[in-house]
Amino acid sequence: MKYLFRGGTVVSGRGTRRADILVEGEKILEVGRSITRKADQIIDVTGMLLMPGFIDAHTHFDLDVCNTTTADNFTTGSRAALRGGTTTVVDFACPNKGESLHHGLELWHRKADGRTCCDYGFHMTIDDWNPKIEAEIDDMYAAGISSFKMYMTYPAMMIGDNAMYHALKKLKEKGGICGVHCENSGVIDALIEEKKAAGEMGVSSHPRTRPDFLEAEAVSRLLRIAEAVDIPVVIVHLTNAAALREVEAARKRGQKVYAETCPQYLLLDDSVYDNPDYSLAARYVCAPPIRKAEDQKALWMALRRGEIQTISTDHCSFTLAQKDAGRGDFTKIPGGLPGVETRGELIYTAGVTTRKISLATMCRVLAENPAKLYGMFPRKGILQAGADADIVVYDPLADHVIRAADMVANVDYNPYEGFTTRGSIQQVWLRGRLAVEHGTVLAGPDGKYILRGKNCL
Ligand code: DUC
Ligand code: ZN
Ligand code: ZN
Repeated sequence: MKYLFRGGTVVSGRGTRRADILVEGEKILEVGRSITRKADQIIDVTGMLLMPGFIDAHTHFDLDVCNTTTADNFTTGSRAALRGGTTTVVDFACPNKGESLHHGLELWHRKADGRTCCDYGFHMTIDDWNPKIEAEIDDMYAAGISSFKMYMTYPAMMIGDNAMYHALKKLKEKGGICGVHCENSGVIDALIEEKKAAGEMGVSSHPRTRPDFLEAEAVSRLLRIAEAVDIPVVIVHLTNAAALREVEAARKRGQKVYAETCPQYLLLDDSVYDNPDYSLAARYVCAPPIRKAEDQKALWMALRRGEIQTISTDHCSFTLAQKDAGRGDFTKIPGGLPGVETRGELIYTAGVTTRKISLATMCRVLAENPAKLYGMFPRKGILQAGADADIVVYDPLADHVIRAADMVANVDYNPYEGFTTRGSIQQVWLRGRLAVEHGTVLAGPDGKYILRGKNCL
């Protein structure tokens, strides 16, 4: 079957151009000004923006965390992702403490295979370092895993500086890339103890016990460890100006540093935690927490200048009933927000239409850069001949209002309830098949596991 997308504006990381796209089977056959080759079906996309399927390199589906399990599994999460224009997710495989990476990988395949509606891959979490884990790293590459994750906080997954140093040394040898959750765990624990002693256990204590400078400290420490190893690293979910300054300082020393941020840090501010209604405040609890308006500004500026390379979601969803676990003790609120279903429209609305970033930058941070960084380029992340036909058809004039009730994610609230988008996603194509039309998800659970190669960003 050949489809010809006619009359649209094709977006890439370099800009926009009027062009047609010819698709055959799962692949793009040609992108050109006026394609005359025959097609079985012509799709009129006059007035539409055509973007490469978005890639979300930071999701947590079907994760056991905070004494509960995320509300979205691979089926509901990937359906929501597709609806948000995301055709590939890279989720974090998380072995149980003490178990092998192989076990973790098998476990994640069991969760995802045959249940995921978009394409997918896994980063592998390293939470310890010993000769057994070291030997397993080689096998991970053979299994299509070229990126890893370490946590500087969370007792169940956290890794110390010594182990982190050794792990990074091994990844350097392999040409691997690692994303790191940067927060200073020890001092956060001390601040929590102080809040407990003072009897201040409401939601507003959450951001106060995880301040920006303790994120910046961990970023700085990670970057010095990376300096010692001489390896590029990724700061995941970077939230604030102080942490950005640490990234800038490392780059000035000559280090290669990649940074990721998320829509919640770009669109929301920490006043969400001051709502006296527990439920309205607790739904925004995530780590690191949502920061100040000045931080939002710094993040947008860094995106504009190319100093932040990707926007992912950190989709880690819990229902309001699950969030209720922390009434009277904010440390028991499961941390995380839903995000995969709204990322593209939020960034287009809050970033592109306000001219904080260009359409080309949006395309880079949502598609091209994560494809390059995580070894999927040029199969993914670009609309060009030979690439997978993953296409987002965006109507810049079809505004809509975000409502939890309209979402397919398995969550009964949305952090952006009532937000009016500028334009909206009309269609999403996954490898040459119509996966979403006007908000209806047509795709079944036949997403492909993507074997990924090395970083080329
Ligand atoms: N932060 C969250 O809020 N949830 C999941 C993992 C993380 O780092
Ligand atoms: Zn994290
Ligand atoms: Zn995360």
